[in-house]
Amino acid sequence: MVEVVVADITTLEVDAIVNAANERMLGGGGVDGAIHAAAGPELREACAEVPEVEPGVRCPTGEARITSGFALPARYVIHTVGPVWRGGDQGEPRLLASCYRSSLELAAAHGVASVAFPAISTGVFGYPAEPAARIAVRELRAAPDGVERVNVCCFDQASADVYHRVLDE
Ligand code: AR6
Repeated sequence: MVEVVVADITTLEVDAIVNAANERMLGGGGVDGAIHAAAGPELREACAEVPEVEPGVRCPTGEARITSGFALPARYVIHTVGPVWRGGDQGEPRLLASCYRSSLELAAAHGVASVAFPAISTGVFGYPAEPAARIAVRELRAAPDGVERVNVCCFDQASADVYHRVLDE
């Protein structure tokens, strides 16, 4: 069951929260900055230990990596890297879907029963909210067995309204 909540994702008491990170995985703005600030400096250290797959890339776009949540209420942070919106014909829908799917697979592999996702790619990376929500809902509804509670965490009511619309379609 996919539920929409309006909250700061760093406050949620779930097994795992998902971070909309970048390929370096060493922090940034938006939800990434908020998660690093709330988790404390150990999160950055744990991220730095994630092996690079090529120089400057710890998590390629569309993939996910997991760390502890440190000072967060959540036990884990699942870091995923959404696509930068370049008009929609550069593989963005496939890559965004892959973020949700990879994150859910990691969650299941770590025994995560409850997980909260932000609206990946819809901030700094510029993905339009409604098509992004449609992809999110499609992938989250197909969550693997064991991942029982899936929350979409919106920072404001306007983005929650988008999800409610898409869920009602
Ligand atoms: N809780 C929940 N949602 C939030 C929070 C929060 N505390 N803060 C922001 N959002 P963005 P992206 C929402 O820009 O587009 C970073 O610099 C926000 O309103 O955080 O994937 C990374 O390092 C928006 O709906 O992520 C990357 O370089 C959503 O989270 C880049 O930004 C995603 O916005 C990733 O860009």
